[in-house]
Parts: sequence; structure tokens; C-alpha cells
Amino acid sequence: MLFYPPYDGAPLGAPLSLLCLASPLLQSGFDVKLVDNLISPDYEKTILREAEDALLLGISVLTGPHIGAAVRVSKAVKKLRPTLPIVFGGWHASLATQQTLREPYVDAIVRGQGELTLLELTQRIADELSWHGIRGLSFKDSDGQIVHEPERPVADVNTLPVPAYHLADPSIYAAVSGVRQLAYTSSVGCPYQCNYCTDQVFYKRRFNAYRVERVVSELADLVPRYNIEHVPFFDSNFLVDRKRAVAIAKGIVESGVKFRWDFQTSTDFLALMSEDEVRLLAESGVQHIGFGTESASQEVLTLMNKRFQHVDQMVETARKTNLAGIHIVFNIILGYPGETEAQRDETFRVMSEIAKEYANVSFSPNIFTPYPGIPIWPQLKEMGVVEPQSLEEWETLALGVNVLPWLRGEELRRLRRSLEYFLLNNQIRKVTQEIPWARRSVRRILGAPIRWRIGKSRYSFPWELWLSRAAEKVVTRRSLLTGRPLSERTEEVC
Ligand code: B12
Ligand code: SF4
Repeated sequence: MLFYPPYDGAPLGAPLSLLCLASPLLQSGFDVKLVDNLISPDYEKTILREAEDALLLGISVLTGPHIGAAVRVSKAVKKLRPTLPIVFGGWHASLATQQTLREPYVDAIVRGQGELTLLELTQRIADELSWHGIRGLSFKDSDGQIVHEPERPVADVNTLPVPAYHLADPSIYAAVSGVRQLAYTSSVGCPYQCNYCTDQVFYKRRFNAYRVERVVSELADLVPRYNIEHVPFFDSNFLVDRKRAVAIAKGIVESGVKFRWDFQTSTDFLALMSEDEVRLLAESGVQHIGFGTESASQEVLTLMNKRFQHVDQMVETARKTNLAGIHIVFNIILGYPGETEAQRDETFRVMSEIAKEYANVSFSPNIFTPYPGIPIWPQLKEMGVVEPQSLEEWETLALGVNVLPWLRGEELRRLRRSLEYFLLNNQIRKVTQEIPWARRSVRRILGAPIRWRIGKSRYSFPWELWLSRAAEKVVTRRSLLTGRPLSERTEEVC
């Protein structure tokens, strides 16, 4: 039995991790029961019922809200059937293994890529054999001692079977999310080593990708079979191999299968593509791309070990995707250790300039969040960040909105104010683009002074914010402009 706990975020279809894990188990003759909170709101009852005759319970765990249900369910199962092995896997368990395994209700952890390790463990459990020697496994032995077996080399993804999509009916998920979605991953791993990212820990900087033919034929088969509208790609950095990416887009067009798809990547790769190649992505169904741009200050990018990325590539990315009609989101990390206020203001200024020029750009700003296993932990500890010491403490980590020792009081207040202006500026731009008659007057009254403030970093007496808050109420009440409220409140962002 495999369990995907409730998470924080929009539904993205069936949990791909569990479908990948299920496939080799099914091929080897095991029955697999998937329990996903999205479609089984009474997941705890289901798990307790199924626990009666299960061979093991596997739980996928990300840092944050996932942990709460994982802990609750594990404790309940241990009480009911103390001998049933409970196995954690996924990013949090793999990156905080020792700490997670100390919990009395966790018997084993599958570290990293899970398909082969879980299969081997399941076979050993079925045959009542010792768990010693299973590569990639950490577990408690019969004396309760924690044993870490050596790492399992990451398998070439082309050797792994097609995820068990048939176990998760997309129409049941569509009832929850409103869209017939199929999560897909065409590669794992990214060659870069950003200091705040753990991809390098998991996948050792190797871009490990399905061959083009596999991607195209799987999608050409799955999309019509399940009547899929949208395929979010979960690759860490989809455009690492641009030739492959272009061939995939071409293959999708030639297959005649129509669906929307999107992916995440870095701007250096997209900037190197030709305008025609980016148009081909759009023609094949790409409507949105997410970029981990994080900062527009070259010094901060260097601190993040993102020397591969430059501001001109962000501009070029915005230009080419705009030409192709693809919407893009630039993620921004605020408060990165070592970032000065001037550098942060530079990010707001440059990003605002880009957005002014290219209407297809939106932003997703987050306060820096230290996840387990990220390479800069030693520096963070020196700067006063206290690392959570238990699963429960990691559960309550304020994802993307936490307070950092070096970013408090007056400086945090100023950050919030600049962020509020930055978001407001972009919302005004978007709203006025959609409603031509509002363009000139709204831009004159609000746009120009806001752009001046962002350019000069002057945020005192924020009359535009007061006005916009009042206007927002009017807009929302009348549904006059877009039909949506003007903005998310900044307080919810940071
Ligand atoms: C999709 C995704 C999500 C989706 C997942 C929803 C869904 N329906 O699948 C959602 C929206 C939940 C999400 C949220 C977040 N995510 Co996210 N997400 C991803 C992403 C892009 C893909 C994950 C995926 O499905 N990959 C494909 C599957 C096949 O791989 P997998 O999940 O890793 O599973 C394999 C192994 O991990 C292992 N495994 C996994 N589970 C289990 C369970 C068992 C029992 C076993 C044996 C093995 C095992 O075996 C699997 C097969 O090899 C990854 C980046 C990446 N490239 O992987 C980031 C990533 C996992 N997310 C990350 C982050 C930071 C977050 C957020 C914290 C962001 C935020 N600020 O809110 C939140 C946390 C949410 C929460 N706790 O509630 C980080 C990791 C953080 C961490 N320490 O857990 C990643 C690695 C991105 C990054 N490079 O930093 N995310
Ligand atoms: S480019 Fe993205 S996936 Fe690659 S190391 Fe940096 S943050 Fe991680």
C-alpha cells in the first residue's frame, strides 16, 4: 500500500511518484493499493482497513504539510498492526534520513530514486529475508540500530517501466481539479548546483532523460486514451538538452495529438533557442513555462552559485516567449543570505522593466526557505538559522514566507512594502492591458508614480497602495474589470 499525503498547492493529477513506484511492483506480481488524499478524503480509514493484510505501507514525504498526515497515519497504523513495516520515501525522507528514521513509527527509508530499492525491499519482506545489503535503504535492524546501506546508483530512466497510469483514473482527479491532467516526467536531474537546491544531492548533476521516441509515443498513447487536456512536466530542468526538447515538440506536432503542456527550466537554455524553436514549443501545446530566475542582481546570482544565469538571458527569454505567445513565470527568492537591500531593489527594478516590456511575464516571489539537505546549511547555521530537529518541526516550516534572522524589523517591513508595490505595478499593467479604455488614465494616475518609486526605492506615504486597496473593493464588487480581484494580498506572500 502506497500513500500520498495531503499537500499545499493546486491539484496536479495523480501523484507521479506512486505511479512510478507501483509499476515494477505490479510487473513482479505484487498487488498495489494507492491511497491519495485528493480522491480519498477519508484516507486514514482506508489505510487502517487495508493495513490488515498489507505487506508494507510506503509513504511519500515532502518537507512541509505532507509530514502531518504521514505522521498521524503512521502512528495509527503502528498501533493497529505494530509488525507492518512502514517505509518512508521521497525528498524529505531522503534528505533528512537519520532524523526521520529516529521516529519510532518509521521502520525504513528508501533514499533517492525509489523504484528498484522498493521492489527489492518488498521482495525481501515477502520472502521473510533480512534487509541488510539493499542499496539505497536505511532501516532499523532487529536491535533497533539504524543501518544505512550504501547508495544505489541512479538508474537510467529509460530502463524503468512506464508508470502505472492505469491505477489512477484521470476523470476522478478531474472532478477535484476541474481539468483532465496527467503528470509526466521526461527526465530527472539538472547539471547545475544552485546552493539552495537539492537536485544535485538526489540525482548527482546527471541529466537522465527518456529518449525522444519514448516521450512522444507515451504521450500519443496516454493523451487520447485518458482524454487528457493538460500535461504538467515535472522535469527539474526540461531544456538541458535543447535538441531533445525541440524533437519532442516536433514529435508531438507530427503525432497530431492535441493537449496543453508546460515545464520548468532555466533562462540560459531558453535564451539559446531560436525564435522558431520557441514557436514550435507553442505550436506543440506549451502555454506556460516556469523559470527559477530568483534574482536580477548578478552578485546575488553568484552567491546562489547561479553564475550560469544572466539578466540579458531573462530579457531574451521574455522576448522570445512573448513572440511565441507563451506565458512565463519568474520565481524570485527574496532575503537570500548575503543579499543586500540595494541588490533586492535592483531585482525589483529590473524585473519591473522586463514586465513593462513583455506582457507575458508574471512573478512568484518567496522569502528564502532553508529546506533539509541544501548545500548552504553550514553558512546558514553561522548566520543563526536553527535547523528543525524533528519531523514535526519540519512540518510547520513556513514555506516561502518564513522569517530569517537577518531579515527582521524595519528591513522586513521595507521589503514587504517594495514587494507590495512590485506586485501592484504588475497587476495594473495586466489589468490595463486587458481593458484598453482604462489604460491611459489608470497608468497616469497610478503607473507612473509606482514605477518612479520602484526605480528610486522610495516607499514612504504609500497613497497608491491605499487607493488601490479601495479600488480593489470596487472592482471586486462590480466585477467590472477582469472579474478577478486585482491582487493577492502581499501579507499572504511574505
Ligand atoms: C510536482 C512537484 C510538487 C507537487 C507534487 C504534487 C503531485 N501531484 O505530484 C506539489 C505541488 C505538491 C509540490 C509542492 C512542494 N514542493 Co515540490 N516538486 C515537485 C517536482 C517538480 C516533481 C516531483 C515529482 O513528482 N517528480 C517525479 C517523481 C517520479 O519523482 P519523486 O516525486 O521524486 O519520486 C521518486 C523518489 O523521490 C522516490 N519516492 C518518492 N516518494 C516515495 C515513497 C516511497 C514509499 C518510496 C519507497 C520512494 C519514494 O521514488 C520516486 C520514484 O523514483 C519536484 C522536483 C523534481 N524534479 O522532482 C519538486 C520538489 C520535490 N518540491 C520541492 C519543494 C521545495 C516543494 C514545496 C516545499 C514548495 C513550496 N514552497 O511550497 C512544496 C511542499 C508541499 C507540501 N509539503 O505540502 C523540492 C523538494 C523539497 C523537499 N525537501 O521536500 C523539489 C525537489 C524541488 C527542488 N528542486 O527544490 N511539489
Ligand atoms: S537550475 Fe534549478 S533544478 Fe538546477 S540546480 Fe538550479 S535550482 Fe536546482
